[in-house]
Amino acid sequence: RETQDQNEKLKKEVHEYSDVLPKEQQAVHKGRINPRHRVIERPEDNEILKKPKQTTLTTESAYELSIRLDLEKQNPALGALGTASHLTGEAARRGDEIYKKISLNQELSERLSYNRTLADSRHPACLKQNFNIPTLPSTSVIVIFYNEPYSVLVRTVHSTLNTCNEKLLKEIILVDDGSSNEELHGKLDYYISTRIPNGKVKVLRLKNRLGLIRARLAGARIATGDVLIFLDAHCEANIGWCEPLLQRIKESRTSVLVPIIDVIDSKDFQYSTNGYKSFQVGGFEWSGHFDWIEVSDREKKRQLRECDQPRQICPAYSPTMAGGLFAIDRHYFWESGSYDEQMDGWGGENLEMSFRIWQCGGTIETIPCSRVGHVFRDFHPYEFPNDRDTHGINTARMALVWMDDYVNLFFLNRPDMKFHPDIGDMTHRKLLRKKLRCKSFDWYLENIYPEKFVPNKNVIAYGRVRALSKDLCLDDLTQNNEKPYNLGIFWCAKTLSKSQFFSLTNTQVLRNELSCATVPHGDGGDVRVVKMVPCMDNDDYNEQWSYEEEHIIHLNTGLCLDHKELRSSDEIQVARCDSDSETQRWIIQHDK
Ligand code: LR7
Ligand code: MN
Repeated sequence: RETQDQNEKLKKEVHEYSDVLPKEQQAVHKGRINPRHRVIERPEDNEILKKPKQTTLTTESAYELSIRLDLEKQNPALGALGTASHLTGEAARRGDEIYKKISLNQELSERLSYNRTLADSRHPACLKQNFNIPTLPSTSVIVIFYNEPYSVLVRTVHSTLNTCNEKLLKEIILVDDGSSNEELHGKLDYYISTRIPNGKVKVLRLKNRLGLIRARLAGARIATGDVLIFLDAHCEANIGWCEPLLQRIKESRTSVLVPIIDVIDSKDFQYSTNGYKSFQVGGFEWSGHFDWIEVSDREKKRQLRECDQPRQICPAYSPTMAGGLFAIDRHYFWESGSYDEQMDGWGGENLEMSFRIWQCGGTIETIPCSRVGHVFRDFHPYEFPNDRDTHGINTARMALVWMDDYVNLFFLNRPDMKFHPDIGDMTHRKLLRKKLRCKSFDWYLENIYPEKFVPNKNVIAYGRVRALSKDLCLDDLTQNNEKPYNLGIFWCAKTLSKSQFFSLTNTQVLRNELSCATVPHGDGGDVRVVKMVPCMDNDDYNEQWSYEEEHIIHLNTGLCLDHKELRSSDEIQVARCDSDSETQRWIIQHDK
């Protein structure tokens, strides 16, 4: 009864809101009223090629010839078991050249077998697991691509066919997000119909590039397997990776699962692992970027409590996921809000899904017995639609819907996004959040990611650390990615910015998001630099500072922060404390 009322109310609200939306968004809205939150179908965008396109005899023989030449070029011994390979002479030169353009050695990829083997990178305990195959859910593997190198994409397909149990793999759906690369059209269709004629591999062509979020949605809409597994188009899956994912979803329908992502080198195609003893899970930065973090001690204890396998192969709760490789129950994918369809291009959807799943009652877990390699590239080989920062824009959409007041910490890092005109309307996502009765971001931080440092929580003071006698502020001189680094000083910025944002915590640690202020031992003297080093999760191991009568004192050495004789962009120092010194007086402020 109560839910009925609520649903009625919600429907009304959707109606009210949809009137104030721009016309093109109203259509999207109507699709959202549907209880399953299915997005509207847009058949005109899609064209499923179950059979190869009608081709003339001449193009067919041209494809045939080209494919034969491709296969002749391959050397089965090269890169076998995931080892590194190196080209020589003219081929090496061509490899370097293409590498500069697309951050991937396509020349080498073309010489590796599509069916190359990988060394089994799993923990030995994984081999003892038994699965009752007929009872496991089936899967549709969805691979989206935009102008990926043909050989790399084809290897992703073969690798999936070779490693995912035939009875469980219902289909592989390749979604072409409007690629212009010729090889990815007729030749790819021809290859599939002649070399993989089992009917399992389908190609969905989008007429225009819709961006990776909408491309995944398009693939998901036509998928028929019980479970959706998404992969990037440059992956190689390791032995036995499908079963543990499907088994876990069978046990826990609302768990979204990530394999361990191994690294395939974009230059020499070496498949490398970090060993099987430990792996990282997903975190985030307040700037809205994904990062890798260690599994916390808290989580290790939970694993021991709740899992009866050796801990290293137990599912590990992950606060976020990288986004490209994951498994999710198909119905749950739609029920939980699939994706924000108004996200364009690339980026942001991974944190959106991560926060949403956790806040709305699901879990995100790394499944250690499932391992898949991914080619990590140094830069994007493609341009972005209209040159926009889609990562920033999408992340702003995400933050405005899911992060409550913490959205301010995002905007502090991304002031350029605060009033960005392309952020658009999020009403339907906010309604989704209401409808699913999702928990707050506060709840998420407290329960799912308590290790995450919140710059304005449990602190004595936060904001900029400003010298009293001069307009100088502590500043990490934007070196916050090179660790450790010396802390600097700079003219105070007009509006508080990330590089001048510091916190003095209740546990007396002076820090920014990732790094903690220390004074190195060794150089003994009374004037020393301040080094920023990665903070420890447990504050017992971070160095302490006190703030008394405007002096900031390093407790171990008893030295005081001092900007005597320093100029803008110098490195800040600590010196013997002097209560009369003007250059040792500081204020920590966040208001003005
Ligand atoms: O417009 C586009 N249309 C597409 O179909 C742009 C890209 N794509 C395809 C592309 O061909 C590829 O198959 O989308 C896939 C992902 O693009 P990548 O490989 O350029 O992305 P990435 O690996 O650099 O980025 C990670 O973050 C993205 C955020 O939007 C996506 O979630 C990616 O899937 C994700 N990749 C991974 O999680 C793999 C592990 C990397 C890490 C960390
Ligand atoms: Mn990728």
